[in-house]
Amino acid sequence: MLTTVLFGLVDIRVDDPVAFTFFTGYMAMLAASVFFFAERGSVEGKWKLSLLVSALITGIAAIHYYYMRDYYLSTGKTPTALRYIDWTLTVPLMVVEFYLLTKAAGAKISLLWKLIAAAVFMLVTGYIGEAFTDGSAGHSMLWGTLSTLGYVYILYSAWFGEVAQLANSTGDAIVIKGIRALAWFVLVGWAIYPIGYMCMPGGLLNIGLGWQPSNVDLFYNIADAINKIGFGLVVYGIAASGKSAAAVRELSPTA
Ligand SMILES: *C/C=C(C)/C=C/C=C(C)/C=C/C1=C(C)CCCC1(C)C
Repeated sequence: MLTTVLFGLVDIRVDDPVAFTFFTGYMAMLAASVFFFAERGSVEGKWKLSLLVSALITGIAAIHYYYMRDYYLSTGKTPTALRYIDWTLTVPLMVVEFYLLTKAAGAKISLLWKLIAAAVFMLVTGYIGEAFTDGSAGHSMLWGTLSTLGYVYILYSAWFGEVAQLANSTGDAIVIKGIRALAWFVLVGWAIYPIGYMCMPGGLLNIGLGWQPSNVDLFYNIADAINKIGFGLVVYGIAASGKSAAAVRELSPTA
């Protein structure tokens, strides 16, 4: 009864890991959002916007998880539309982080637009692949491959392209290390999504392994928690190391 009032829903079965990750995902995003928002006040001015963006990413995700959780529990289905609405807002905000961190090194607004275009391309093609599937391998592979092109563009930029070069040109060890950490998230953390995608009917991993369509959500929920909160923590790490440098300067003005 109390849980029904608090959470407005029925029950989570103990043998339903998907429901479990929807709940923990929601709570983790909410907590992370509050944390990043609160910490905004304690970092140097030039990092405040980056931290606000981190809070927005996890905050927007928390709201979508609230609805996705209910959708999944009441229908047992994958909340594809809600998922992609969430991503369409949060992935562009994640590439904004790349732009903000390299802006001091001269990143132009055109870089931001290129990254956003690649992200939107990746998500629109992925959405077509999932939402309009006829269950065939051909459909799944065609749209999955197209989507991967957008992903590879962002990955390349973060590791070797404009983003990486701008980061290196700052000569700032903290920024270089931070961008490299974000690039690792894009390489490893973001790679979990295509694995989830391939679990759906017609996907390469949906080949009689006994996997259900809801395995897609298991992968997506875990990946979201790792990537959205991880990205935010890296940005926070960069901002907070600026704070400790400032504290050292204050303590020893001659240093
Ligand atoms: C917070 C949400 C994030 C970081 C979402 C990232 C999503 C992706 C990197 C999705 C990539 C996909 C492919 C590379 C191919 C198959 C279709 C997608 C959309 C699952």
